[in-house]
Amino acid sequence: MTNPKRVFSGVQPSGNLTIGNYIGAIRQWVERQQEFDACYCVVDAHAITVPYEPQTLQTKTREVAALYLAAGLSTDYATVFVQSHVPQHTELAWYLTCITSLGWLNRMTQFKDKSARLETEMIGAGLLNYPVLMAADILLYQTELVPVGDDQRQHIELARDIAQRFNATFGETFTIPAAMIPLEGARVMGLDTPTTKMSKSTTDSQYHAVYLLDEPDTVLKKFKRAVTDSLADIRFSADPERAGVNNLLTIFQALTHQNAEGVEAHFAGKGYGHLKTEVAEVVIETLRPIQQHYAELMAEGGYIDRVLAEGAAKAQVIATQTVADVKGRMGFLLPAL
Ligand code: AQP
Repeated sequence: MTNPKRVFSGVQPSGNLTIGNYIGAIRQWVERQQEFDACYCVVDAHAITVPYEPQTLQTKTREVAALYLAAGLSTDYATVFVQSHVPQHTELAWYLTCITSLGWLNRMTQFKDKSARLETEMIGAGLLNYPVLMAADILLYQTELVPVGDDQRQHIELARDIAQRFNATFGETFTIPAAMIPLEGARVMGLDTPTTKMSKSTTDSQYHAVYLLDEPDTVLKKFKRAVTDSLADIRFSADPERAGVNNLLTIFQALTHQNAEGVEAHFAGKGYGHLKTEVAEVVIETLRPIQQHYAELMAEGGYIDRVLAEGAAKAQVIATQTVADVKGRMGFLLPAL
């Protein structure tokens, strides 16, 4: 039997997890966890690349880990841990920073988007370097596949470039990773601004994102306010004018696992009010068991922290080996034992 492929991915605890994070990333982690040797990390060191509240970071880190488990990740198959509990992530990030060109980083669209929202004085070097830390996260575990949403495609390309440059300079060290992007729901859009990606931290609007811990009434209210158009025609479309309806259909399709024709046939002859209510119902029913499981896990005092401690110990075994290898190849004097 061949060894299962190594998979790594993570979500930053930079706010409340959205159905975009779930549909684009977490759902595929859960659905395919038995096929892979998977590491799923709460990438807390990424969450400090923009202004944040230290008091909230801790709470959100535990919450995100609990949501991974509540959504169905099992420690029987996956190693679940917190990035800052394995210090080799930031150590490797420095070594990789030194072989990453500034030109590569300046081209990252997420940096351009996020920095455009901050005053110049508040744009930390960490925001520019974020993709190098992400490359370190991935390469540290000799990862083959990275299940992410479409917005992370460019960062995975960069991780590949960094790995190739390292291997070419210092000798074969890293596995070259590949992105694993879902066929449906790879980019869920904001309900209020359907031409921009649904995001957990980029807007204060209460009608932008549906969160995994939203109450059913709130979910329904948000979908009822979703931006659509005046065409009253329920079809998938790449036309930006029709982005709202396309987004609702995409969410429905991703959560019901139907093909596009089936979804269009299902809504044929129905109005936008019906579409919004039905998509809301599917989302509510998807979230219901996750929310129940989340409440149970959080009620079990110390459980999440124990899972994270075990996960970090397991992850550290691989991380230590990779960093020792990297340091040896880069010419560092290794300490005497
Ligand atoms: N709208 C989305 N549709 C599909 N997938 C998405 N992801 C994020 N938003 C969508 C996927 O979720 C994973 C975790 O993302 P992250 O927390 O590392 O950062 P992000 O991609 O920048 O996500 P957010 O929610 O927009 O966070 P903030 O607001 O903090 O920047 C990734 O796999 C991502 O593709």
